[in-house]
Amino acid sequence: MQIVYSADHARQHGRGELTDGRLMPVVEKPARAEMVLKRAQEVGLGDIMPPRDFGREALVRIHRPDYLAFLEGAWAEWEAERGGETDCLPLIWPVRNLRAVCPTHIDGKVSYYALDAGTPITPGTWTAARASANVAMTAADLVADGTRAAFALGRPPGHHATADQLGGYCFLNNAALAAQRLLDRGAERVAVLDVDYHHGNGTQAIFEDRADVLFCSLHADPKQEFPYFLGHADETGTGAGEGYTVNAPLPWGTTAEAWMAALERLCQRIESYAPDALVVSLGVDTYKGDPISRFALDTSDFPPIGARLAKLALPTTFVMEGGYAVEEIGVNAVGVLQGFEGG
Ligand code: OKP
Ligand code: ZN
Repeated sequence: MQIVYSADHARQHGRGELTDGRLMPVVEKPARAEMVLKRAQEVGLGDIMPPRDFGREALVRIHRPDYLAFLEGAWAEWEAERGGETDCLPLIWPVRNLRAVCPTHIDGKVSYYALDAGTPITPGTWTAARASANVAMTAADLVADGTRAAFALGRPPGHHATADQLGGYCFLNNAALAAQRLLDRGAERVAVLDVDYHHGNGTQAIFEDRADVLFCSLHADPKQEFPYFLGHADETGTGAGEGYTVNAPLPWGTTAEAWMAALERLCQRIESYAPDALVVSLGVDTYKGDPISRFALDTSDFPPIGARLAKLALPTTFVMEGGYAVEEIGVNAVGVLQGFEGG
């Protein structure tokens, strides 16, 4: 399998995320991608190539120009105000009873453009986020060119990022950009299957009113788990997109057996949609040892996931999302891809 990778991911290394009432070390850290790369090399998964730069034109296919301008300039504005000793984090949101009018001060702006306080903007965020997006779009291009499958080994992840909001360690929606790239290269319909432990609220919001992208996700029930405010089973799409969003929320403690049964249902929906290509938001935080998650999949459960996806017989772009058990992330993520190749 073709692998796309850029060392620029390491430019995103936040100092702190607000979690459990404390400012804690960020779990979404550079070692994650390095462990996956190391494992891919160990098992000879495939050739590794750098991304191509698709530029701003590609990003505005999914993201709002004002949001991109904010992301590009946020660190400089924060540094001018705060001296650069701390990461840029939000603290107030335009929630119920407030007005979502974008302020001019960086403190207000970061709150307007963020959905949580766990996603630090750092000196390298803009560079790293663009590299991750370019990695995903390069992988999609390989698939559009006729490669059976490609793996976008990028970070920061993307599935929580909307057209105009960052959050959940995500800045640019890599999977959405990959899906859009496949459409722009000639696909008529693309399915996005999100197997990360967390609901891909950003991807859903981006495509909810469209029928040319089927969004399917299995994830921890938002009643119990981040991102809390999207991902329920009754969200089925809006307008022209009605019927093209499918959510399978699962309770804490979900085992491989129940998880695979849910995957089977989603795979059957993808089969009935008959897409031209598949994008997989590949998170392996469903692993029982994941430090922030509460599903019970074991390392041996990951290859069968890939094997089931291979049976869809679709040109497939895998886009790396979450997974925070750093010692095991390589074996688990690469395990899915090995299962795909063998299946
Ligand atoms: C990103 B991805 C835990 C805080 C959780 C957000 C989790 C984002 C997950 N105490 N913060 O979907 O893996
Ligand atoms: Zn996740």
